[in-house]
Amino acid sequence: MWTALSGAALATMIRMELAFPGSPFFKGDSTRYLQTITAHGLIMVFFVVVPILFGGFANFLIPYHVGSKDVAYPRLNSIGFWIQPFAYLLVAKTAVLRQQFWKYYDKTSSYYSMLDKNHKRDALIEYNDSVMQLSSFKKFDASEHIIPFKAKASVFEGSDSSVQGSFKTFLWNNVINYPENFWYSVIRLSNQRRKKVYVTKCSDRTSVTAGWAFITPFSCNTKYTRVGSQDLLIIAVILAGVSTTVSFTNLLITRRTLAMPGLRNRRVLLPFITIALLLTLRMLAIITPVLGASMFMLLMDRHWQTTFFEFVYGGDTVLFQHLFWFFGHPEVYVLIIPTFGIINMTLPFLNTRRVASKHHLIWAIYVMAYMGFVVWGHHMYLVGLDHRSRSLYSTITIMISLPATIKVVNWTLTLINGALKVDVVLAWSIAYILVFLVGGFTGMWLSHVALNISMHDTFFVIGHFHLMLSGVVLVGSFTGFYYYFGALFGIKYSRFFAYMHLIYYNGGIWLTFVPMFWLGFSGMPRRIHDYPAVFMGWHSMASTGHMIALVGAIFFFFMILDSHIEKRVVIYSTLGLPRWHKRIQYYLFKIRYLQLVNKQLNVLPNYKVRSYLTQHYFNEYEQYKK
Ligand SMILES: [Cu+2]
Repeated sequence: MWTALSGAALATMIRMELAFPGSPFFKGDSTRYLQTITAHGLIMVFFVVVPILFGGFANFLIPYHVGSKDVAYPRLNSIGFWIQPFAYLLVAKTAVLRQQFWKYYDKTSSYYSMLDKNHKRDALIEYNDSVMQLSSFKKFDASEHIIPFKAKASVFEGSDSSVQGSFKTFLWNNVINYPENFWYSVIRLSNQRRKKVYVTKCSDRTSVTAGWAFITPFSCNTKYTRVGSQDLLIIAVILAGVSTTVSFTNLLITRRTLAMPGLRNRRVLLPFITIALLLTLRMLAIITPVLGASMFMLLMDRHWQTTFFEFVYGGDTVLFQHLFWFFGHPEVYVLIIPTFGIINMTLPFLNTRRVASKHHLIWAIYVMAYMGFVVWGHHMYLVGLDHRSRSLYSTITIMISLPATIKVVNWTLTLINGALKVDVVLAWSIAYILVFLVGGFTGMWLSHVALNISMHDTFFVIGHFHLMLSGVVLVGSFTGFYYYFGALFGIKYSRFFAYMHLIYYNGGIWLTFVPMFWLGFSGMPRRIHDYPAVFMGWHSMASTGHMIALVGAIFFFFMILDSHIEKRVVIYSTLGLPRWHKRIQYYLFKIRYLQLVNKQLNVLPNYKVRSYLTQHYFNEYEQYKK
């Protein structure tokens, strides 16, 4: 939740900067703008959406739906969870770092004055006169006998500033009397300086120019992104990858080892959300190592003189983008497919009807998952791919619209043939379908090579993927949250605030991201903190929309607060299967089938099966008890 708030705060900073041309928000500092958008992207993708879907829904639902009490390794789960905050802190540190200008420290010239013995002696004689006030001391040659430790400017008033400094580094009359010690002192001083520079400030003007996608060559060479922020970001992403790996391993092992006997996808019906989550966990198992490997390659290029991405030494700069987007494109499907599962659950529940052709819906997400692995090139049309590859990527990407269309058509059929129970969750589901339609269509446009060339790196892209992420993924997550609210907290959600949340959040995101399509048409580029006055209308509209969406987010917190104040007890759990499962024929068939399966497997009676059946089929009107 803190990560979500900080990500939203960064978004607010971006929208305030872009609210009107010449905005004083970042004081015209494009580096701080880049810093902000980079941290916003990384935080939202790795530390908001992933924890909501996999930390929240998956850990909560998968063990329950496969018939287990908990995940296979709860402690491992805890480790995976606690890695996240550390990784998040690294990114957050990069986001809030002030752009420190190190004072240009000319190492040679600053020692010249130390070598000027006459100057020092004068200063010390003045020191004796003014402080000691004893005439006998004046006979001393001060420069030989006095070591001015903890020298202060007030004491050495009027003297040269180079005598200021700590005792450790300024044994300066040794330096003067024994010139061979000079470099010894210099090394100590410069070591101390270096510590200061790299540890306490660790940022400079070029800190995060590589953006959230770690674009090479900026990210792979310390010449472009100095040691500091970029390394923190890389390490943060590696840690997030470790956390994800721990998490998906645990959940997949849970499904494999702790599932009830006879559980098969699509035979004994798993809820759609669980099917979708398990599919995305398998996808994560394929893509996360690629991300980790590419991040390690970046680190090695930066610090250990490898040349994976160095064109000059025979590396391939574009290789990194291939690796990153081989992770990146399936990653967005990893985020979106669980929300398909959620909508497949909520629509039949609220329409008192089976979902239209459930097997098509399941195969649609599988096909999208498989095809999602071979379309990454549509992020790279302008890096110099030959046109045959681009056509291929374009064609396959457009082919993905087929399963997407199947989903939308089936949802529509479910809607129009059902007996609607108009409720918060249904309204959210319909909002989800609308935003998925527009986000998907604009994605089709972008996947077209010719259109993409003109709209590459414009706000059209921003509008598209924000409609998919803060639109589709977050609206889907909110839908699931309301759907499972009773099961999570045992109380009803506050309907008034839920509707206010719906209206303001959805109105806000539409108003924010639709103007971006027009901005993109007109040629407003991404990652630029200022723009000519002609773009002001659409940009101001987008900033207004963002504020409205923020109001929606505030209503979300009011909703949780109000629900917990009112504490209206929920009468039955929405964790149960949809209502059409109550048909006795279906249950008899299911029970017979499970009995047969267990007989075949020669598994012990079936206390697991029995408890599963009791919970799911015969207990539907009672509150779910742990
Ligand atoms: Cu993509």
